[in-house]
Order: sequence, then structure tokens, then C-alpha cells
Amino acid sequence: MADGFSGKIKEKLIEAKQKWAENGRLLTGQADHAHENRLPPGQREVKDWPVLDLGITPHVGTDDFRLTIDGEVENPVTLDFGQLLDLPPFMAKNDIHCVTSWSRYDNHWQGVSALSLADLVKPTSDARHVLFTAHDGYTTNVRIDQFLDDDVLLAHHWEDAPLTEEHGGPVRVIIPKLYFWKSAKWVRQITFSKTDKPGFWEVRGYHNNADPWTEERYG
Ligand SMILES: Nc1nc2c(c(=O)[nH]1)N[C@H]1C(S)=C(S)[C@@H](COP(=O)(O)O)O[C@H]1N2
Ligand SMILES: [Mo]
Repeated sequence: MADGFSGKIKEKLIEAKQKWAENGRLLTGQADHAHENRLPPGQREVKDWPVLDLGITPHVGTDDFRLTIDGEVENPVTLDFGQLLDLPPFMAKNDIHCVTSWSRYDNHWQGVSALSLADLVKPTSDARHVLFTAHDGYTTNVRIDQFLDDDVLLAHHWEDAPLTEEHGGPVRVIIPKLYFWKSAKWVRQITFSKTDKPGFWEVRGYHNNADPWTEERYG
């Protein structure tokens, strides 16, 4: 489906991030349960937008983009880019919080809301979990209530321009309330299921739930 890749897996970075998890890097013990601060504990604000991934950039054009939504749904679908754009447009502004410590405020997104996708595929009453699979082999998991929140979207534009390849274009997931590793770039499959399936970082020491304000970095 992708018409190529560039780069190679950053083994050293993956090792370093696993060590950070073992050592509890950045933990302050000062959870902000009430969200009193805009900046979650242990984070710092950046003005640029760092690129973070496993090192491989899949080249997926809008022409060969396909998104499959399957599993515990009444109406499984595979959408091409045009069919995705036919769904109700959704705009959002939110902050990004990466577990490596950077946060970036006021990102403006355009895309399709998770709630619109759910209207289309109709998750069954047995669906409890969602697994995202991306073109670089990355996976990440959330609970269905974390995905079907009113601020979650599949984004194809950032700051009024098509989402760049390095940031997950043509289409990535944005789940604002969770650490950014839960927001899969180059998403190609969204699978609803009865059971949970921990993703790439979740099996390497990172928290299953990933709430930045309660420092769910590792676990
Ligand atoms: N497909 C894919 N999605 C991914 C990742 C990845 O390696 N592959 N890395 C995650 C991590 S750890 C972060 S912090 C964000 C980084 O997104 P950015 O490069 O646009 O800042 O993407 C997340 N989604
Ligand atoms: Mo990250």
C-alpha cells in the first residue's frame, strides 16, 4: 500500500527509551489530578515541533492511502482518501504532550472525528479496546472510551496545510488527552476488539493508559 519507505529503525533510540522507562525518567511524584496547570508535571513547552518515530518514514500518497476499520464493528470498512474526506469535516485545537518531555501548545487540526468514524462502522456492544496499526509497523492501543472522546480525530491537515510526511501524513491519529505515543502516524488500520492488545511502546515499559497529568509514563 505504501509506495516505499526511507530511513531505518533507530535501535539506539528504542533502547534509550526503554532505559528511561526502567529508570522512571522525568517522574516528579506531583500528579495534577485537577488539571490546575496547562503544562502536565515533568513537561516543558517547546515552540518547534519535534519529529519522533522509529526511524522509518513510509511514503503513502493520498492516491494509495487506504484505511481499514475492522474487528468488533457491525460495518467494517476500507476507506480511500476521498471517502475519508466525504465524512463530516472536523476541526480542533489542542496541545501535544510527548513522554520524552516536550509539550507543544495550540495545534490546529483538520480531519475527521473518531465519533464520525464510529457512526460509520458502528462498534458492537462488546467492543472495549482499539488497536491502531501504522505503515511503519508501529502499533498502539487505547480503551474505546479514550478513542470515542469528542476531541479525538484522524488529522490530515495541521495549521491549514496538508500534514507532512514526517509528522504522519497523509493521515494520523490525534488523541489530545494522552501522551503523544498513543497518536499513531501513517495509520492504516483501526481495530476494535473485546480484548486489549498492548502496542509497540506498551510492551516496552510504557504505561497502558498514558494520562500526562497523573504521570502515567511507565508501567
Ligand atoms: N506510526 C508511528 N506513529 C507514531 C510513532 C511511530 O514511531 N510510528 N511514534 C509516536 C511517538 S513516541 C510520538 S512522540 C509521536 C511523534 O509525532 P511527531 O513526530 O509528529 O511529533 O508519534 C507517535 N506515533
Ligand atoms: Mo513520544
